[in-house]
Amino acid sequence: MGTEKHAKIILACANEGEWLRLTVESILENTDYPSFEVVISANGDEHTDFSFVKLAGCRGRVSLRESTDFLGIGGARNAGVEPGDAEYYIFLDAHCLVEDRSWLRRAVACLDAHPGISMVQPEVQEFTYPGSPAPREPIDPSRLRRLLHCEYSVRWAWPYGEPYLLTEPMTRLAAPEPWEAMAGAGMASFMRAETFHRLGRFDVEVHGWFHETMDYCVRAWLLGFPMLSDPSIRVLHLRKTEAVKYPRNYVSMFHGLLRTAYKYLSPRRMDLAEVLLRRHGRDSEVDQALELVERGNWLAERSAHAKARLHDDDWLFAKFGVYEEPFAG
Ligand SMILES: [Mn+2]
Repeated sequence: MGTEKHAKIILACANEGEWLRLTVESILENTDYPSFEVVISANGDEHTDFSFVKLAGCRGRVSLRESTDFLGIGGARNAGVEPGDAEYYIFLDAHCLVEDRSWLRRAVACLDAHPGISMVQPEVQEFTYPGSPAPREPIDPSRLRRLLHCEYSVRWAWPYGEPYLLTEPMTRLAAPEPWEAMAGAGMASFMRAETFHRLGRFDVEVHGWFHETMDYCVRAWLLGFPMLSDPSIRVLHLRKTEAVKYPRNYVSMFHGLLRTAYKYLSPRRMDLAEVLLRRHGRDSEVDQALELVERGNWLAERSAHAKARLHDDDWLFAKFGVYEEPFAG
C-alpha cells in the first residue's frame, strides 16, 4: 500500500445496467494510484446486474452498498461515505471511462496543492455509444464516438431559451493550470473527504440532474471555499440521449434551483428564480417544486448558512459574470 493516502471512488447507481460494470472495469484497469477502492451506492435499482462485483477481479477493491429506495444522486453519494473512511473522495457517474493511468494521481496532486478548495472537476470528454453494451462483454472501441465537446465547469445562466437551460458551460481552453469556476457539472467531482464533510456533504433534498453539485459549490463559495477546474485530468462521460430514456423531470429540476436559491440567495433572486421558471408555461411544475421547497428545511439551512458565510450572492454573481434577465417583480 505504501504511504499514499486512501482514495474512495463512489459510483451512485440507479439502473445504469452494463455501464456500471464498464465504469468499474475501466477504473480497475487504468488507475496506477496505489491506495483506492470503489464503492457502488446502488439505490432504487431494479435492472442492473451486480454479480460482477463478486468476481476475482473486483475482490478487495470493489464493494456494493444497496438501498431499495431511490435516494437521488446526492443522497446516494452521501450514503457511500462516512467521516474518517478516506482522505479523498472521487464521485463519478456510473457511465464514465478513464484512460490515462495517472488520472487519480493527478487528482490527488491537485487536491494536495489546493487544500482550501471545495472540489475539482477534470476535463470531461463526452462520448456516445449507440445501442446497449453487451452483457459481460468489454466495451467495443469501434462503437465509441468521442464528441469534440468537453465540459470543464458551469455557471448559472438565468436563463436562456428552454427552461432546463439554467446553466451554461464555463470553458478556458488555453489554461494549463487549474482555474476557478462557479460550479462542477456533476459527472466527475474530486474532493478532500474532510472538506466534503465539513461543508455538509450533498444536499439530500436536491434530486439530481446537476443541481446537487451546483448547490454544493454555491454553498462552498459563499463560505470561502473555491471550486477549481483542472484541464490536465480527463474523464470520459457517456452522453445520454432521449433515445435511451432519459426523461426531463421538470419538478426535480425546478426544485433544485429553487431550493438552492431559497437557502443562499437574496430575496430578489429568490423571486427572480421563480419568475424565470414561470415564463415557460409550466406553472403546475413550478407550483409542485415550490411546495416541495416549502416542505423542506430551507429556512433552518438559510439562517445557519447566513451566520457562517464570508460572501453574499451579489459577490458570487459578479465574480462569475452570471447573466440575469434584467427584470424582477
Ligand atoms: Mn451522467
